[in-house]
Amino acid sequence: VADDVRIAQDEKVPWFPRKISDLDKCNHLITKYDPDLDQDHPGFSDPEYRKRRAQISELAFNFKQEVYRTLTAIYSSHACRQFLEGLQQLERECGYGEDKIPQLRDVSAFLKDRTGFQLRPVAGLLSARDFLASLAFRVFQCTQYIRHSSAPMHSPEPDCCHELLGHIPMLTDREFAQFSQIGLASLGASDEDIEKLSTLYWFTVEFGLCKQNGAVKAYGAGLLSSYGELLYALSNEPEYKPFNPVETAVQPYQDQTFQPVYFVSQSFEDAKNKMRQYSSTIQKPFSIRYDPYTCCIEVLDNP
Ligand code: HBI
Ligand code: FE
Repeated sequence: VADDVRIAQDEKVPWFPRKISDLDKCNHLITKYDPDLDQDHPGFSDPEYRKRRAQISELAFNFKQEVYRTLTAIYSSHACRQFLEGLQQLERECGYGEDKIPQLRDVSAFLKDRTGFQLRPVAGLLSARDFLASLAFRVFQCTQYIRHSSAPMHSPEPDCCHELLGHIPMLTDREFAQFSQIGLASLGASDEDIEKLSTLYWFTVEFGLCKQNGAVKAYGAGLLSSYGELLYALSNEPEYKPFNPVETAVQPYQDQTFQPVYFVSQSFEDAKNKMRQYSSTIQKPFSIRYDPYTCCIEVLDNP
C-alpha cells in the first residue's frame, strides 16, 4: 500500500497519479480493438499492416488526404463554431492540411500555448481510469498510427485522424479545455464512478452536440472524425436528449454502430457548469487540488 493514498479513515483508495511524471504508469491498454487481437479489426489478417503499425508510414499520407478532404467538406455546416475556429488556427499556424500530417510535438506545443494542454504519445486504447487521470494534468494521450487503408472512413479504435481532426481542434478552446476537470474528478474514484465519468466523456467529448444560434452542431470528436456518423447525428433520425450529467452518466452506449441517442448542451459554459456540479457530488474521503505551478496533485484529507 506504500503507493496508495493514505487517508485519515484508512479506507482503501485506488492508486492515482500525483505528479505529471506518474502518467508513465498510466499505460494500461485496452486490447479489444488491437489489430493483433480483434478478429473484426480490418487489419487483423494483414501482417504487413500489423508490422507497419510500429512506425509512422509514408503510405499513411494518401488516406489522410482522403479523410481530410471528405470530412472538411461538411464541417462548415455540421461542426460547432469553436471547432471551426480551432481548425482554422491549426491550418494557419500548425501545419494542418490535406497533404500533411503534423508532428505530435508541434501540435502539443501549439496547444500548450492556447489552453495548457499537452499531447503524449500512446500505443492504443487506454483504460478509462488511466485516460481520465491524464486529463487531470491537461495531458491528452494521443495515438499516432493511422487506420487501415481498406477502410479509410472507419476505424474501430482511435487513430491519428480521430485525434487530429476530432479532438485537437476542440482542445484549442479554453472553455472546452476546462471540461478536463472530468479528469480531476476521476482521481481515486471508485470503479462505478469511473464508469459513469467514462459514459459522460463518451456522450460529451466523443459524441456531444450543442445548440448554436438555434441550430444543433457537433462538438464530439467521435462525430467530427466520422463522416457517416456526423451526417447521421445531425439528421432527424436519432433521438436527442438535453445534456444532464445524472441522466447521461447512466445512459447505456455501444461502440459498434452509430449512437441511438445524442445529448445536446445549451452551450459549453452550461455543460461545464453542470459537469462541475456533478463532479462535486462524487463521494471521496479526501479532496484534491491541482497545482499548475508544479503540475502536481495535492491531496487534502477531509476532516
Ligand atoms: N484511450 N488512447 C485512448 N484514447 C481515447 O480517446 C480513449 C482511451 N481510453 C478510454 C476512452 N477514450 C474513453 O472512452 C473513456 O473511457 C474515458
Ligand atoms: Fe477519442
